[in-house]
Amino acid sequence: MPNVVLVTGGSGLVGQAIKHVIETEPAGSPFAKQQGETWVFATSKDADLKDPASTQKLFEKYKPTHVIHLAAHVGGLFANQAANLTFMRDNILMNDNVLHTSYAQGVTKVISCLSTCVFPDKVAYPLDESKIHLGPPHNSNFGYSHAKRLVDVQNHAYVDAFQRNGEKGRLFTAAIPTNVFGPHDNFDLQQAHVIPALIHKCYLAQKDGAQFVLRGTGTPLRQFIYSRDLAKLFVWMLRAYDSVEPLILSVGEEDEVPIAQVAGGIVKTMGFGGEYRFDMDENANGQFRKPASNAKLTGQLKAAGVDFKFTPFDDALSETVTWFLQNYDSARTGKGKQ
Ligand code: NAP
Ligand code: GFB
Repeated sequence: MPNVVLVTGGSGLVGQAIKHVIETEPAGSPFAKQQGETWVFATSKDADLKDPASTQKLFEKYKPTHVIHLAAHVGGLFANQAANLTFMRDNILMNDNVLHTSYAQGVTKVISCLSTCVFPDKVAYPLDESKIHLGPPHNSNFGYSHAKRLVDVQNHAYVDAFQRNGEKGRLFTAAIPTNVFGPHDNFDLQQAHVIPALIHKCYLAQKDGAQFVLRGTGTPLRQFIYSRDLAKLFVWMLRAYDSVEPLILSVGEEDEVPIAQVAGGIVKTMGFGGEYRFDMDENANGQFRKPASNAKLTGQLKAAGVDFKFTPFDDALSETVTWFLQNYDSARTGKGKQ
């Protein structure tokens, strides 16, 4: 049983969702905190994970037995496009420091977080866990995608070393979520993924009586997972997942939605009465689609008898909008930069 679980990126969208689940799931739930466990949610104030000495100090302080590695340089399509080099370097450094410090300090299990953008752009759909390395990722985020994809190679190398060293019971593996949204997201318009960007833009348009203008044509398709659903799946993986091969954490292929439909959902949820339109710039569309299969995930949950249901998209959107409106002053909105 885990003793000390260190969550890197503990202040972020996914880290805060795991904290919520750990603090609110009732005893007996497969996602509840277990007796004797200590959970540590680390932020960049606790350690700069780009720096090996700072990373080592963090690990020496908390002596984690288990690590959920979420910390990353994260951003939406436009942030990635503008800074592929920085996204690549920051993430390579953080991942190498966290994995190698975990290795040196005897951490039993590490689950790192990848993203469905690691998959090749041109490959037969749906994406599944066997297809990560079959071709280059989409050009818009090649820096971030290659850094994240490398984690899968690193995990295999560490597991190979564990086997050679006769270190039974140690495992480094990875989760591959699709686009995530929820409370504590990054709503800074320069950095945000599509859902927090649209919520924030819609809010500003409403406040200023201005037009709500979206990027692209609205036709690209995406799958979205609610952060609190993803959090439960991370807790389940920590307890039960026992393979170095990564696991896609996503809603089903049938839940792929056009961006235009997401926009309509946000307009409705926020009660926006003004005009909204897409700028129709095809260059702003990014990858057209990246549908991922969750068959491996659902198969494993079913086999283990775990009762898990995805939150309906509209409910999750409504909870996210409510959180944004209630926390506007403290949320990451890039105030002063718009
Ligand atoms: P986020 O909200 O932007 O949070 C990023 C976290 O990383 C924050 O806690 C941040 O700490 C920490 N961090 C950044 N640089 C750091 C550094 N140099 N040293 C230490 N900590 C640092 O990100 P998220 O959306 O929760 O993403 C979590 C994970 O999910 C990431 O691995 C991301 O790649 C993956 N993912 C995200 C999405 C998505 O749609 N958001 C989709 C697929 C996969 P501070 O708050 O102190 O800065
Ligand atoms: O979430 P997002 O930024 O990133 O979504 P990706 C981009 C899609 O939303 C494109 C449309 O089709 C955009 O045209 N969109 C419309 C907007 N209006 C806006 C807007 O105001 N802001 C944004 N951001 N999008 C990211 C990757 O890809 O997905 C990351 O770049 C990561 O590396 C993440 O993997 C999960 O889904 O295209």
